[in-house]
Amino acid sequence: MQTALEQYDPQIYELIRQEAARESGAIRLIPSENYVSKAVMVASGSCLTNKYAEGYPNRRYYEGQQVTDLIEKLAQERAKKLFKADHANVQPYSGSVANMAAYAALVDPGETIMGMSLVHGGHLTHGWKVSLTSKFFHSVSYPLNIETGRLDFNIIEELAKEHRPKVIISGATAYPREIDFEIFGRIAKDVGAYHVSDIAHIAGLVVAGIHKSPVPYTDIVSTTTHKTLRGPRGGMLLCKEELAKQVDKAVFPGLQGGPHMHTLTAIAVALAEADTPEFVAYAKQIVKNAKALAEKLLEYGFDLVSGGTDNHLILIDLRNKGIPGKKLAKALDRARIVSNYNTVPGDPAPPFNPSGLRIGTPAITTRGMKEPEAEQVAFFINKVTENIDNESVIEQVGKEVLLLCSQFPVPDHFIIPGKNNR
Ligand code: DSN
Repeated sequence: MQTALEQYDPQIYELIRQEAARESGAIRLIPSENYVSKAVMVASGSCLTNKYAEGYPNRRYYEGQQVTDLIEKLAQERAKKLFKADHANVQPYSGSVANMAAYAALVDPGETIMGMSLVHGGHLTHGWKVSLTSKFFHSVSYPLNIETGRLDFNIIEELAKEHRPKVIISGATAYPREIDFEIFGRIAKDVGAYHVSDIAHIAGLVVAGIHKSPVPYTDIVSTTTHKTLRGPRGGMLLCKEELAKQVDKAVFPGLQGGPHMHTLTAIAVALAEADTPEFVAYAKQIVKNAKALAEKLLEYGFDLVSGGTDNHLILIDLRNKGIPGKKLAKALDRARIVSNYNTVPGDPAPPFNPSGLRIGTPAITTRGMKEPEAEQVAFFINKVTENIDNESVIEQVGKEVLLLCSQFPVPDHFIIPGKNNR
């Protein structure tokens, strides 16, 4: 396959090779990224990309669904078993579409939804002002408690009583602490709202039993299938049986046409992988690594939002270091450490040049790194921070990072035959 690509499109082949080399030779700390298994990669690049399958198993608008129906049913069954849910829709193209479909299933245009403010850690699609979710629906955002960096259920309850939203969204994209979905469910019930949980970031921790599942307390659970779940880039919705029809109709024909069957097939594979003791051990190690990294960063004098982490991610407030998030993220990138700059709760700076840095451990854990390596990563981050304008130190850190990476190789399929891409 790779030979064919090299032969027919050497330019793209070369760019893929460069990306494989980049991913292999860097410490990737973006908490929403990971390395998928070879099995997921193979399913993702399979002939299922050739097939249109509008509709659902046994109810399609195109013929030739002898195999696709079996694959989709398998993916649904695996998702239901893993998340202990009545119903699963495995078709959403991504988390954004999954969220939009969840709202569309429950809310009419113009009605109110309420989610975490983007600048406090919520996702764009939780009703942020530039997202269509705030244009189709009336959106109210809840903040975190600025002092603690944590969810404050008094604030959330007060806002819910004042605005009477039709949907309350729990879940986040940059929140380092465990979320109490039960309280969210109770508040939603009290104000007559539906409760939608977006567990895109923590899905792997939920299936491993490390974080409490929102399924019993939520009307619809939305997730991506990559991040800590370590599948291909896709989305998924889980719900009780009574909402199944509404959810399915919202995804197709409400928002999407034909599902991307190659992705859906790879999701099925990832769900099987996640249903193993090895995956549980992996997910536990993600959190252990994040805690070790956080502890060491605290020792180096970094200010962490909420003072630490319960999950796979850490949000560093860089204001005490006097370095903007973007400047540090770019310097770290030059040292082969890949992160993303991020707002912190109460950030006076704008989202495109914020005061924080978001990092996480799913990808380094897949490489087999453990607590000592997580501490070494903290050492590298501190070294770059202390030498932010010293390119020769940054270059030296980059060499040390490369050495560490060579000791923890990425999954085999990243190696393109005949090419040294390490
Ligand atoms: N962009 C994803 C993240 O990095 O958290 C969320 O969609």
